[in-house]
Amino acid sequence: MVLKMTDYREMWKNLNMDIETHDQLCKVLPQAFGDVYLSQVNQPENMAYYNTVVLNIHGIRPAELVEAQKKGVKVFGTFCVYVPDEIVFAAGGIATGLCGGSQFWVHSGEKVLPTNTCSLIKASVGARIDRTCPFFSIADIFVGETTCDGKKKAWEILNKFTQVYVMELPQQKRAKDVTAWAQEIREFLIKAEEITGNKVTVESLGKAIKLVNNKRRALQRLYSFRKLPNPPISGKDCLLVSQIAFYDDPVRFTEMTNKLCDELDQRVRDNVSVYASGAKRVLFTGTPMAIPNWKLHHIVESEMVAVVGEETCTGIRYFDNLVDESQTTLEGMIHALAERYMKINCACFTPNIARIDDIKRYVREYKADGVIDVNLKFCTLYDVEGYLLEEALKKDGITVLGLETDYSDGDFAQLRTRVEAFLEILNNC
Ligand code: BJ8
Repeated sequence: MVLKMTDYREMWKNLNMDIETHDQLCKVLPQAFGDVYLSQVNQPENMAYYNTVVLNIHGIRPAELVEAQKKGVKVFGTFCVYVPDEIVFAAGGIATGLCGGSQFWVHSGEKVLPTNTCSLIKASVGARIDRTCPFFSIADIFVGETTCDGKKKAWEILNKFTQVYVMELPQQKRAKDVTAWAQEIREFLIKAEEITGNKVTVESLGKAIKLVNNKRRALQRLYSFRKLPNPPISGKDCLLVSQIAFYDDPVRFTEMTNKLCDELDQRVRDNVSVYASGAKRVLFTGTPMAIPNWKLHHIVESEMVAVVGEETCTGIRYFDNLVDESQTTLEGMIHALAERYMKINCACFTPNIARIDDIKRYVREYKADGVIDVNLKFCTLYDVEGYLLEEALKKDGITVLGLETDYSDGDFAQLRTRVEAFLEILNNC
């Protein structure tokens, strides 16, 4: 049931949010979403669910979280795909992604962070300190991780507002690093038990592993349509589904995504595609694109080119591997979790050859004609790794464009010019 706007305002007030400033933020989203999404022709009917969810992003799901809290459920806010949601659900809590994606919050973040910090960190901190995001206000605890320097130090600031629990992520992938990560997961499990007051059991963890795997399976199914010669859904729509996966109820999300995929199956049988036959295909790689980051997809797809995948944490990296479901002990499950999560190839690892191998594989699987490697300004990790990535892709004859951007729209025209020049090259290949 969709609550009326006034009900949400009551909730926002109760959450001690800055209502006036938040009103300004609420005004921006419908316009931006309408321009990028609702202007699409031939959008699958089942995208209506995701359109509603995102247009009510600060209403529907936050209201559900508040209701759950009234029943004693604890909400864990997370910032990275290495944090195992399975542990939170197994302890009877709810995990929700918190990465800030709006330029609106960047200026708030700059009040306490250096300007030359990436927009994701500035927006995440800004959303909390200026009290303009219900998810940040609702969370009982934040779970951070030691992926990059900016995040590591930002936790210390966020900790002044909400308790931050930090997981130490190893940055190499030797056997001893997987063991160390298993130990971090073990300690996180104890913390989750302490916060929720519930014991994690073999049954509850086994159930949570299946729950999150099912979400991954649904996303894998969705992305399989993008591998087809004539995809029945746009890259923009798939990006939106991936972005919503971070905070929606996992059971409902899985059900709705499979329902969308059923419709796409029918579209394939009926030879319906959202692109003209033979449209060029682009794979994005690099830093995550949190809501409402649709700028680059919009630029590329406005040129009648298909975005067929995102090698990002708001894309394939989020769901690429499943956790082994055959384990029958808590220890076995913790190790299975550690192994699965350590297969994610974030640029915070060194060396990180496996990420380059992944990208080459995605280029083949998604039949991409070219790669656009996107770096969020001031993210040193992905920026530096871009050099070796570009070199390796070019060596394999893959056309690649490196782009740097932030959350603002100030570079829109410049990005479009660069993308157009890149597509010109693809067209002549
Ligand atoms: S696994 S990509 S979600 S760390 S863009 S804050 S790295 S300076 S978001 Fe990330 Fe986990 Fe890696 Fe994925 Fe730092 Fe870079 Fe900013 Fe970043």
